[in-house]
Amino acid sequence: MSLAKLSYAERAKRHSNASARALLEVMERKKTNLCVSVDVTTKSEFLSVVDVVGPYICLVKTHVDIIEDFDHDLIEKLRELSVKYDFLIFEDRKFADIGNTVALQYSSGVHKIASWSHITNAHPVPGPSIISGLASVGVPLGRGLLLLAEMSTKGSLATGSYTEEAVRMARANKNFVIGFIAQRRMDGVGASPDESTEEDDFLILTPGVGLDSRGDSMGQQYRTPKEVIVDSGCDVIIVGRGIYGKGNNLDIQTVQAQAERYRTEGWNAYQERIKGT
Ligand code: 5BU
Repeated sequence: MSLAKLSYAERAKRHSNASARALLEVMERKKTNLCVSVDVTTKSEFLSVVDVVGPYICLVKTHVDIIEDFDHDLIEKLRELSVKYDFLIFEDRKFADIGNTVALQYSSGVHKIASWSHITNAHPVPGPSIISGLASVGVPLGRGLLLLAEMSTKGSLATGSYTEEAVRMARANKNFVIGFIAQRRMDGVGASPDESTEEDDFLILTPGVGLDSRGDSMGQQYRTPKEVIVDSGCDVIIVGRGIYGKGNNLDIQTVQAQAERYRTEGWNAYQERIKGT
């Protein structure tokens, strides 16, 4: 049986990585597979969005380098909100350099990502050394890494043998790589015919999710939660502008209503998936 048919709770019990387990547990506890991507440029907007979407999400995805007035007070407040509302934090850093450099980028600098972000991600383009570099910092802290096996954008080069190689790199590093940013389940991808991959439980976190639009003017492509969770077997929907909107004026009531809407759509799709035969 594909692990996609198991409940998040059952998968949590079987998982060996602490951050993957924590994410699956919070998804089950709060009945949500919604991750909100909070791509706003000020601390105050960031914190008001997180404060209002908190009850509906399992994960907050950040791009801390776009916040103009970033400081560690923001991280303290984000941590407080993550405890108050029970969610995890994912810095979408997309590391892509040699092992030594990514270890420094992950641990140090202004942002000190490893100290607060449960999950981060990396491009497989440099090869396996990017995983060992990041693992030297992340494993002792119980963190998890996602590899970018595919992207949501038009014309993405992360396809075919590149995606297969990403999955092989993950299989060789299961102590730290907990899954993929991808558009579909990766069961058996890139495996040799005699290789058993049935027990691999890689989480699939999927951006490019929208209910009211099929894309933007800069190459983004959207699919619905049902397409992502039921048809493609992904685990977490990542939604940004579909929830916090496009303009400069945040309408907090709309943000809340949209978070609730995406949470319901995502959870219903998951239930349909695990009940289906
Ligand atoms: P949107 O507003 O829902 O389009 O935002 C999507 C977010 O997901 C945004 O932060 C991107 O950086 C991120 N993203 C993506 O859209 N597509 C990808 O393939 C990857 C990340 Br990887």
